[in-house]
Amino acid sequence: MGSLLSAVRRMLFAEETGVLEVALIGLENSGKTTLVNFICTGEKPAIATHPTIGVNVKVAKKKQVTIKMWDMTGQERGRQDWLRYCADQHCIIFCVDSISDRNRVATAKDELFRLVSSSAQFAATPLMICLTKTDVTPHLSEEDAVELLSKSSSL
Ligand SMILES: Nc1nc2c(ncn2[C@@H]2O[C@H](COP(=O)(O)OP(=O)(O)OP(=O)(O)O)[C@@H](O)[C@H]2O)c(=O)[nH]1
Ligand SMILES: [Mg+2]
Repeated sequence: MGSLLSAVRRMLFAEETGVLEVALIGLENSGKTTLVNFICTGEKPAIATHPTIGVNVKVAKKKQVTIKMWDMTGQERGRQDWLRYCADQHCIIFCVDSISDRNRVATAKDELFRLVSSSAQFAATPLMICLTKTDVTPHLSEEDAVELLSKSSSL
């Protein structure tokens, strides 16, 4: 209950200040920067991207809310920084590439659970899983993604 209240308080705080702070994480090539660009411009096709080095910050204004997005690198050597940047965010978006193979999704799952189990504060942070590249066929279904990413999955 404490965690739930804390999460609600954080979201309300975003409403008060008008600034919603969001961290985008996920393996490299999972579509984080593309999603950020889409949120900023609302345009498709997406602007061409380059692999993110470290972190990039972008700000988008949507009606009364300013969204500040911390776009992290997904490269293996940069993933240890996720913890630092995900702390104190109103929300975390975890991107999963729907056209990657099952081993890759298993790696994504391991990284996600490593992060959320590393600090008790993540129990109070809303987490959104975003399945990307679903415009490409074939891609992982939402049901399969949920199964592969669930804690009990041995796939
Ligand atoms: N077809 C399609 N391609 C996508 C989509 N999202 C991303 N891509 C492509 O996937 C590649 C990687 O996208 P990025 O957004 O750079 O990936 P990233 O997660 O930011 O990668 P890092 O910065 O290296 O961690 C690019 O070539 C994108 O154009 C999508 O929804 N559909
Ligand atoms: Mg990127």
